[in-house]
Amino acid sequence: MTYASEQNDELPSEEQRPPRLPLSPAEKYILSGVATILLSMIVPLLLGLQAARLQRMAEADIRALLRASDRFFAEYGRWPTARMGTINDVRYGDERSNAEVIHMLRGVAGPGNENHQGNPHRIVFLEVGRSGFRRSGINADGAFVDPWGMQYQIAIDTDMNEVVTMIRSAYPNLLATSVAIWSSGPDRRSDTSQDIVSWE
Ligand SMILES: [Ca+2]
Repeated sequence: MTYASEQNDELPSEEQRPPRLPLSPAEKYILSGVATILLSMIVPLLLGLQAARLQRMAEADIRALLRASDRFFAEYGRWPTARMGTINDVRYGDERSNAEVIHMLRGVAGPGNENHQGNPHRIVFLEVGRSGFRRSGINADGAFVDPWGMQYQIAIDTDMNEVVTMIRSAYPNLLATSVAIWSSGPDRRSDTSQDIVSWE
């Protein structure tokens, strides 16, 4: 058995060690090459972890929105929109801000929920923080944006034919569904393979 103190005794003392020499150009070249290789391995790994984290964030938001919409319906017998009974379904998040829906779900007075008319009991069905860089949340306009800064898309069966018609979208109409929600994903464009959708 060897004790640490004995090992230390065998090491050369400070005076006996050879002076530290500066790195030669060849050594510097090799070191910088090693650093480059390490970075090229670590950076994609970190970016991949970040991408997965943002994906999970968007999926959780979509689940929370669906849950909040269902609870809203259970309370009021209608979906969280001031546009029920229209001749077509309504989509929020592109031409029309999703703030109209979000104000109602959050129990906050504002466009879509003026003077709490849409949610008169002022129930908080959805609790969301402020949005930020790579953080989903409520932006300055009261809209709910995904981790990439784009509004969540919310299509509601406002014409009440038990089909969500996906307005201005290539997605098929959804039978026996009343609310469809999706994120445009990292490419920030709807109707691409990067979309994160509530119905799959
Ligand atoms: Ca419909």
